[in-house]
Amino acid sequence: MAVESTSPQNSAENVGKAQIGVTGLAVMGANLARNLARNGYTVALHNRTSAKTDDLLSKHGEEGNFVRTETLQELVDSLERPRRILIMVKAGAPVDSVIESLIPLLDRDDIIIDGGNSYFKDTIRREKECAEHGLHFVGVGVSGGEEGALNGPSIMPGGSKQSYQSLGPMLEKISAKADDGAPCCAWIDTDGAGHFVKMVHNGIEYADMQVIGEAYNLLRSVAGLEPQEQAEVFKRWNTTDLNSYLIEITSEVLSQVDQKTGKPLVDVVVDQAGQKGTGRWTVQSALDLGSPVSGIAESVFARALSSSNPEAREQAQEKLPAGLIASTGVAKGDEEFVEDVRKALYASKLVSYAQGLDMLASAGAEFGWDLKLDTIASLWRNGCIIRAELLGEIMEAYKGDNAPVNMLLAPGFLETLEDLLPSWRRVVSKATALGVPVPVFASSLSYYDGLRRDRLPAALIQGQRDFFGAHTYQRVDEPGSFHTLWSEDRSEIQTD
Ligand code: NBP
Repeated sequence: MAVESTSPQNSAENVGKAQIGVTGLAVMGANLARNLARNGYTVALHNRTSAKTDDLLSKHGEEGNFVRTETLQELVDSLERPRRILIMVKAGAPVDSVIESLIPLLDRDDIIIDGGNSYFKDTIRREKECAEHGLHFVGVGVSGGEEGALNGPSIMPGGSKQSYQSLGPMLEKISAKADDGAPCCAWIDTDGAGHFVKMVHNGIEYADMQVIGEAYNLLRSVAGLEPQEQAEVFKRWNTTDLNSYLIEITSEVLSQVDQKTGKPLVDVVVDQAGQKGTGRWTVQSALDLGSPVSGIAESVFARALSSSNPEAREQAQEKLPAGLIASTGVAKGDEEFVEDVRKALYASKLVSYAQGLDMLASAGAEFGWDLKLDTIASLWRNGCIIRAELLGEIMEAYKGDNAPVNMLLAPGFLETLEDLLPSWRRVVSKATALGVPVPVFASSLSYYDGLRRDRLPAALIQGQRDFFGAHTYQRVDEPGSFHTLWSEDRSEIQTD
């Protein structure tokens, strides 16, 4: 392990010091540390249990310049100033514990970076606490899993603009690059903005995965396509406008044969989806913001339905009546149906992205962040789990002064939707008639129809609210708030 300085922070005291420290060397931290070292930075390493540090050094110590440290004090002492320390420990209490231990060891203007999946409100709180000690705290969303961390993740940094001047070049260098060569990393906005955007990324990811799951289920249950056959369908779909990392890996997973039984792997995996919480946070935050992310919410609930009460699922299979209004699917591999499913999948995916971006716009207004949706879409073009050809189109749609008020209203998407709609409606009808669950296909279509409807039943709801709670309503023909005297003579009064 050579220690060399290529310090941009050119002072004598920095000679021979590491440019960044990483504490928390499980899979993500280790791979980010290696990525930094491979990109020419000298990286100081620390892990609560030193064995992980030694393991990394023994396996990958030759990849670049690393400095081994055993204690946080050693880590701090090994760094050039102002120091940059990347925390990659388990999200939640461990992050607070590491910050608490670091604060007394650091000096004014040092930067603590949290690259884990932290809840954005924790990041806002931590930034305030660190600022009280003259420290910068930067919450950074990192997406791309372990492979991305090593070879180039999508990076969504929050924190102060000042800290980005010091950190930005480093993060941009280790990030993924889009096809046009642009780094998939840019300053999002202050405090928790980076973690918020990463959270919404994960919410979209949940929906993206669920709509693929719904397509798989329809191709299997309605069109009789076996996993191996579907692997080919998904491979083909990956050459269409659905082109994306998730479609690509779906084909890989479906082609996998279980080595123990010879069955398709997907048939021996228990059908209960797990979750680590970022999808749930997205929905909880959307509820607080009043943001209609119905597709994302359904995808979180679909995972919960699969796993929360196995006994209820078991009994329901036997006891709940099906009430089907169609008894047969389509002919095996029916090409028209397969194409309908592809289009329904793409339409539902568009809605999930539209909902996620709409939520970001609401959050920007609520938290005072200037979230640039074209920039955010550009960061997701590579390195992250939702990377997809579509992101380039979304980026273009939000560029310049004519950003749509909802992504679906961008001219390019209007044309696409025109083409997708008949298929989407056919698939949702067919699935419903045959009793195949399509929570995100269906709720996305309802969202779409709700958005385009000239009159919504919300008017009736306002009437009901006024009836039982005097909540008042607005009229279509006069400004102001009104209340009907329901329990008196039912005349109307103006309340303001
Ligand atoms: P984990 O989330 O599994 O955390 C393990 C690390 O946390 C180990 O280094 C462990 O040290 C350390 N740690 C714990 Br646990 N409690 C600690 C404490 N009280 N004080 C100090 N260190 C503590 O690691 P990961 O999967 O690499 O993920 C790191 C972060 O990145 C998480 O926030 C995760 O959500 C996020 N993330 C993960 C992925 C992914 O694909 N895995 C993708 C994107 C983001 P030890 O070795 O001494 O036990």
